[in-house]
Amino acid sequence: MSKLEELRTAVENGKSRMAAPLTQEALDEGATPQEILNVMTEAMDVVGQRFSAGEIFVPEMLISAKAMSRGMEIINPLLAASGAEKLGLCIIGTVRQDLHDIGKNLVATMIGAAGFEMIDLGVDVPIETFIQCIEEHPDVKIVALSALLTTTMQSLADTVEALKPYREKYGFKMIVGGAPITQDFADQIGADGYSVDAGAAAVLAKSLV
Ligand code: B1M
Repeated sequence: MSKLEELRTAVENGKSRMAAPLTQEALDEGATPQEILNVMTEAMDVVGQRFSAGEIFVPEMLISAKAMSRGMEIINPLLAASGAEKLGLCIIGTVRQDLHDIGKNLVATMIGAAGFEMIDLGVDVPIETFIQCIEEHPDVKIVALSALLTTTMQSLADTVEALKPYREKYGFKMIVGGAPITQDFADQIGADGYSVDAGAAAVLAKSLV
Protein backbone atom coordinates (compact mmCIF):
# COMPACT_ATOMS: atom_id res chain seq x y z
CA MET A 1 0.00 0.00 0.00
CA SER A 2 1.34 3.48 -0.82
CA LYS A 3 1.96 5.94 2.02
CA LEU A 4 -0.85 8.07 0.58
CA GLU A 5 -3.30 5.18 1.00
CA GLU A 6 -1.93 4.44 4.48
CA LEU A 7 -2.56 8.08 5.33
CA ARG A 8 -6.15 7.80 4.05
CA THR A 9 -6.71 4.79 6.33
CA ALA A 10 -5.06 6.55 9.27
CA VAL A 11 -7.32 9.61 8.93
CA GLU A 12 -10.44 7.47 8.43
CA ASN A 13 -9.59 5.51 11.57
CA GLY A 14 -8.40 8.48 13.63
CA LYS A 15 -4.79 7.37 14.04
CA SER A 16 -3.59 10.87 14.81
CA ARG A 17 -0.09 9.87 15.91
CA MET A 18 0.51 8.18 12.55
CA ALA A 19 -0.84 11.02 10.43
CA ALA A 20 2.17 13.37 10.59
CA PRO A 21 4.84 10.71 9.84
CA LEU A 22 2.68 9.23 7.07
CA THR A 23 2.18 12.69 5.54
CA GLN A 24 5.94 13.19 5.50
CA GLU A 25 6.49 9.72 4.04
CA ALA A 26 3.86 10.35 1.35
CA LEU A 27 5.70 13.56 0.41
CA ASP A 28 8.98 11.62 0.35
CA GLU A 29 7.33 9.09 -1.97
CA GLY A 30 6.50 11.93 -4.37
CA ALA A 31 2.90 12.76 -3.48
CA THR A 32 2.09 16.46 -3.91
CA PRO A 33 0.62 18.55 -1.05
CA GLN A 34 -2.58 18.87 -3.11
CA GLU A 35 -2.86 15.07 -3.51
CA ILE A 36 -2.35 14.67 0.23
CA LEU A 37 -5.02 17.29 0.93
CA ASN A 38 -7.44 15.55 -1.43
CA VAL A 39 -6.90 12.16 0.18
CA MET A 40 -7.42 13.52 3.69
CA THR A 41 -10.54 15.44 2.62
CA GLU A 42 -11.95 12.27 1.01
CA ALA A 43 -11.17 10.39 4.23
CA MET A 44 -13.14 12.99 6.21
CA ASP A 45 -16.07 12.55 3.80
CA VAL A 46 -16.03 8.82 4.62
CA VAL A 47 -15.94 9.70 8.33
CA GLY A 48 -18.95 12.01 7.81
CA GLN A 49 -20.85 9.25 5.96
CA ARG A 50 -20.11 6.76 8.75
CA PHE A 51 -21.36 9.31 11.27
CA SER A 52 -24.56 9.88 9.26
CA ALA A 53 -25.06 6.09 9.08
CA GLY A 54 -24.73 5.80 12.86
CA GLU A 55 -21.63 3.60 12.55
CA ILE A 56 -19.44 6.05 14.48
CA PHE A 57 -20.08 8.89 16.91
CA VAL A 58 -18.71 12.37 17.74
CA PRO A 59 -15.53 11.13 19.54
CA GLU A 60 -14.50 9.14 16.46
CA MET A 61 -15.19 12.16 14.24
CA LEU A 62 -13.06 14.24 16.56
CA ILE A 63 -10.03 11.93 16.49
CA SER A 64 -10.21 11.78 12.69
CA ALA A 65 -10.25 15.59 12.67
CA LYS A 66 -7.20 15.55 14.92
CA ALA A 67 -5.45 13.16 12.53
CA MET A 68 -6.18 15.39 9.54
CA SER A 69 -4.98 18.44 11.49
CA ARG A 70 -1.65 16.71 12.20
CA GLY A 71 -1.22 16.07 8.48
CA MET A 72 -2.23 19.65 7.66
CA GLU A 73 0.51 20.97 9.96
CA ILE A 74 3.02 19.36 7.58
CA ILE A 75 1.48 20.43 4.28
CA ASN A 76 0.21 23.91 5.25
CA PRO A 77 3.61 25.59 4.77
CA LEU A 78 3.97 23.85 1.41
CA LEU A 79 0.50 24.93 0.26
CA ALA A 80 1.28 28.45 1.45
CA ALA A 81 4.71 28.69 -0.20
CA SER A 82 4.49 31.59 -2.61
CA GLY A 83 6.14 34.92 -3.01
CA ALA A 84 2.84 36.75 -3.05
CA GLU A 85 2.51 40.54 -2.82
CA LYS A 86 0.92 42.17 0.25
CA LEU A 87 -2.80 42.66 -0.26
CA GLY A 88 -3.92 43.83 3.18
CA LEU A 89 -5.64 42.33 6.18
CA CYS A 90 -8.17 39.49 6.24
CA ILE A 91 -10.09 38.55 9.38
CA ILE A 92 -11.43 34.99 9.36
CA GLY A 93 -13.51 32.87 11.70
CA THR A 94 -16.10 30.12 11.97
CA VAL A 95 -19.40 31.61 13.06
CA ARG A 96 -21.08 31.32 16.45
CA GLN A 97 -22.17 27.82 17.54
CA ASP A 98 -20.03 26.12 14.91
CA LEU A 99 -16.92 24.24 16.06
CA HIS A 100 -15.61 23.03 12.68
CA ASP A 101 -12.21 24.47 11.88
CA ILE A 102 -10.31 22.30 9.41
CA GLY A 103 -11.88 23.87 6.31
CA LYS A 104 -11.62 27.36 7.82
CA ASN A 105 -7.94 26.78 8.62
CA LEU A 106 -7.37 25.70 5.05
CA VAL A 107 -9.12 28.78 3.72
CA ALA A 108 -6.96 30.92 6.05
CA THR A 109 -3.83 29.23 4.73
CA MET A 110 -4.77 29.78 1.08
CA ILE A 111 -5.90 33.41 1.53
CA GLY A 112 -2.71 34.04 3.50
CA ALA A 113 -0.69 32.45 0.71
CA ALA A 114 -2.38 34.75 -1.79
CA GLY A 115 -0.79 37.70 0.01
CA PHE A 116 -3.14 38.70 2.84
CA GLU A 117 -2.11 39.19 6.44
CA MET A 118 -4.45 36.95 8.44
CA ILE A 119 -6.16 37.33 11.79
CA ASP A 120 -7.84 34.02 12.64
CA LEU A 121 -10.49 34.39 15.35
CA GLY A 122 -11.02 30.64 15.59
CA VAL A 123 -14.34 28.82 15.93
CA ASP A 124 -17.67 29.62 17.58
CA VAL A 125 -16.93 33.31 17.09
CA PRO A 126 -19.57 35.67 18.51
CA ILE A 127 -20.64 38.61 16.35
CA GLU A 128 -19.24 40.98 19.00
CA THR A 129 -15.77 39.49 18.56
CA PHE A 130 -15.83 40.14 14.80
CA ILE A 131 -16.99 43.70 15.47
CA GLN A 132 -14.29 44.32 18.09
CA CYS A 133 -11.59 43.01 15.76
CA ILE A 134 -12.86 45.15 12.88
CA GLU A 135 -12.93 48.24 15.10
CA GLU A 136 -9.33 47.50 16.16
CA HIS A 137 -8.29 47.04 12.50
CA PRO A 138 -10.29 49.56 10.46
CA ASP A 139 -8.04 48.95 7.46
CA VAL A 140 -9.32 45.35 7.14
CA LYS A 141 -9.94 44.43 3.50
CA ILE A 142 -11.72 41.05 3.78
CA VAL A 143 -13.86 39.42 6.46
CA ALA A 144 -14.12 35.68 5.73
CA LEU A 145 -16.84 33.67 7.44
CA SER A 146 -17.12 29.90 7.56
CA ALA A 147 -20.15 27.76 8.49
CA LEU A 148 -20.28 23.97 8.30
CA LEU A 149 -23.70 23.10 9.68
CA THR A 150 -27.14 23.69 8.26
CA THR A 151 -28.02 24.82 11.78
CA THR A 152 -25.34 27.55 11.71
CA MET A 153 -26.39 28.97 8.35
CA GLN A 154 -28.66 31.32 10.32
CA SER A 155 -25.72 32.30 12.52
CA LEU A 156 -23.80 33.13 9.33
CA ALA A 157 -26.73 35.21 8.08
CA ASP A 158 -26.95 37.02 11.45
CA THR A 159 -23.22 37.74 11.42
CA VAL A 160 -23.29 39.15 7.90
CA GLU A 161 -26.32 41.27 8.78
CA ALA A 162 -24.68 42.65 11.93
CA LEU A 163 -21.46 43.49 10.08
CA LYS A 164 -23.17 45.40 7.27
CA PRO A 165 -22.98 48.84 8.98
CA TYR A 166 -19.25 48.24 9.61
CA ARG A 167 -18.77 47.23 5.97
CA GLU A 168 -20.45 50.50 5.03
CA LYS A 169 -18.18 52.43 7.41
CA TYR A 170 -14.83 50.76 6.64
CA GLY A 171 -15.30 49.46 3.10
CA PHE A 172 -14.21 45.82 3.56
CA LYS A 173 -15.78 42.89 1.71
CA MET A 174 -17.46 39.89 3.32
CA ILE A 175 -16.93 36.44 1.84
CA VAL A 176 -18.62 33.26 3.00
CA GLY A 177 -18.33 29.52 2.52
CA GLY A 178 -18.61 26.06 4.02
CA ALA A 179 -20.28 22.81 3.00
CA PRO A 180 -23.97 23.85 3.32
CA ILE A 181 -23.44 27.34 1.83
CA THR A 182 -24.35 28.12 -1.77
CA GLN A 183 -24.01 31.12 -4.06
CA ASP A 184 -27.78 31.64 -3.77
CA PHE A 185 -27.59 31.71 0.02
CA ALA A 186 -24.63 34.09 -0.05
CA ASP A 187 -26.57 36.43 -2.37
CA GLN A 188 -29.67 36.15 -0.21
CA ILE A 189 -27.87 37.20 2.99
CA GLY A 190 -25.95 40.01 1.25
CA ALA A 191 -22.38 38.68 1.32
CA ASP A 192 -19.98 40.10 -1.26
CA GLY A 193 -18.80 36.69 -2.40
CA TYR A 194 -19.03 32.93 -2.02
CA SER A 195 -16.57 30.23 -2.90
CA VAL A 196 -16.77 26.50 -2.83
CA ASP A 197 -13.30 25.70 -1.50
CA ALA A 198 -10.12 27.19 -0.09
CA GLY A 199 -8.37 27.72 -3.42
CA ALA A 200 -11.40 29.50 -4.85
CA ALA A 201 -11.69 31.60 -1.66
CA ALA A 202 -8.15 32.90 -2.19
CA VAL A 203 -8.89 33.79 -5.83
CA LEU A 204 -12.11 35.49 -4.74
CA ALA A 205 -10.45 37.48 -1.93
CA LYS A 206 -7.80 38.71 -4.35
CA SER A 207 -10.40 39.73 -6.91
CA LEU A 208 -12.23 41.86 -4.33
CA VAL A 209 -9.35 44.16 -3.33
CO1 B1M B 1 -19.26 17.62 12.31
N1 B1M B 1 -20.66 17.57 10.99
N2 B1M B 1 -20.56 17.88 13.73
N3 B1M B 1 -17.76 17.48 13.50
N4 B1M B 1 -18.26 17.02 10.82
C1 B1M B 1 -20.29 17.49 9.58
C2 B1M B 1 -20.14 18.89 8.98
C3 B1M B 1 -21.47 16.65 8.96
C4 B1M B 1 -21.71 16.94 7.47
C5 B1M B 1 -21.27 15.16 9.25
C6 B1M B 1 -22.40 14.31 8.76
O1 B1M B 1 -23.43 14.22 9.40
N5 B1M B 1 -22.27 13.66 7.63
C7 B1M B 1 -22.66 17.13 9.87
C8 B1M B 1 -23.41 18.37 9.41
C9 B1M B 1 -24.77 18.04 8.87
C10 B1M B 1 -25.51 19.27 8.51
O2 B1M B 1 -25.47 20.28 9.14
N6 B1M B 1 -26.21 19.16 7.40
C11 B1M B 1 -21.96 17.34 11.19
C12 B1M B 1 -22.60 17.34 12.46
C13 B1M B 1 -24.07 16.95 12.47
C14 B1M B 1 -21.93 17.65 13.66
C15 B1M B 1 -22.53 17.74 15.08
C16 B1M B 1 -23.89 18.44 15.16
C17 B1M B 1 -22.58 16.30 15.63
C18 B1M B 1 -23.21 16.16 16.99
O3 B1M B 1 -22.77 16.72 17.94
N7 B1M B 1 -24.30 15.40 17.02
C19 B1M B 1 -21.42 18.51 15.84
C20 B1M B 1 -21.66 20.02 15.82
C21 B1M B 1 -20.65 20.73 16.67
C22 B1M B 1 -20.69 22.23 16.41
O4 B1M B 1 -20.04 22.71 15.51
N8 B1M B 1 -21.47 22.93 17.21
C23 B1M B 1 -20.22 18.16 15.03
C24 B1M B 1 -18.94 18.09 15.57
C25 B1M B 1 -17.82 17.74 14.85
C26 B1M B 1 -16.44 17.54 15.51
C27 B1M B 1 -16.14 18.60 16.57
C28 B1M B 1 -16.44 16.17 16.14
C29 B1M B 1 -15.50 17.53 14.25
C30 B1M B 1 -14.87 18.92 13.94
C31 B1M B 1 -13.48 19.05 14.49
C32 B1M B 1 -12.74 20.22 13.88
O5 B1M B 1 -13.14 20.82 12.89
N9 B1M B 1 -11.65 20.52 14.51
C33 B1M B 1 -16.48 17.22 13.12
C34 B1M B 1 -16.06 16.77 11.85
C35 B1M B 1 -14.61 16.41 11.70
C36 B1M B 1 -16.96 16.67 10.74
C37 B1M B 1 -16.70 16.13 9.33
C38 B1M B 1 -16.60 14.62 9.43
C39 B1M B 1 -15.47 16.66 8.61
C40 B1M B 1 -15.38 18.19 8.49
C41 B1M B 1 -14.07 18.55 7.87
O6 B1M B 1 -13.14 18.95 8.56
N10 B1M B 1 -13.94 18.36 6.53
C42 B1M B 1 -17.99 16.63 8.55
C43 B1M B 1 -18.38 15.74 7.40
C44 B1M B 1 -17.74 16.24 6.10
O7 B1M B 1 -17.53 17.39 5.90
N11 B1M B 1 -17.47 15.37 5.23
C45 B1M B 1 -18.92 16.94 9.65
C46 B1M B 1 -12.71 18.61 5.80
C47 B1M B 1 -12.61 20.10 5.40
C48 B1M B 1 -11.36 20.32 4.56
O8 B1M B 1 -13.73 20.40 4.62
O9 B1M B 1 -14.76 21.87 6.43
O10 B1M B 1 -16.07 21.29 4.33
P1 B1M B 1 -14.77 21.59 4.98
O11 B1M B 1 -14.14 22.87 4.28
C49 B1M B 1 -14.13 22.98 2.88
C50 B1M B 1 -15.33 23.73 2.29
O12 B1M B 1 -16.51 23.62 3.08
C51 B1M B 1 -14.84 25.10 2.06
O13 B1M B 1 -13.44 24.97 1.85
C52 B1M B 1 -12.94 23.80 2.51
C53 B1M B 1 -12.11 22.97 1.54
O14 B1M B 1 -11.25 23.64 0.75
N12 B1M B 1 -14.99 26.14 3.08
C54 B1M B 1 -15.00 27.46 2.72
C55 B1M B 1 -15.05 26.07 4.43
N13 B1M B 1 -15.11 27.29 4.95
C56 B1M B 1 -15.08 28.17 3.93
C57 B1M B 1 -15.09 29.57 3.92
C58 B1M B 1 -15.01 30.21 2.66
C59 B1M B 1 -14.96 29.48 1.49
C60 B1M B 1 -14.93 28.10 1.49
O15 B1M B 1 -15.01 31.56 2.52
C61 B1M B 1 -14.89 32.37 3.67
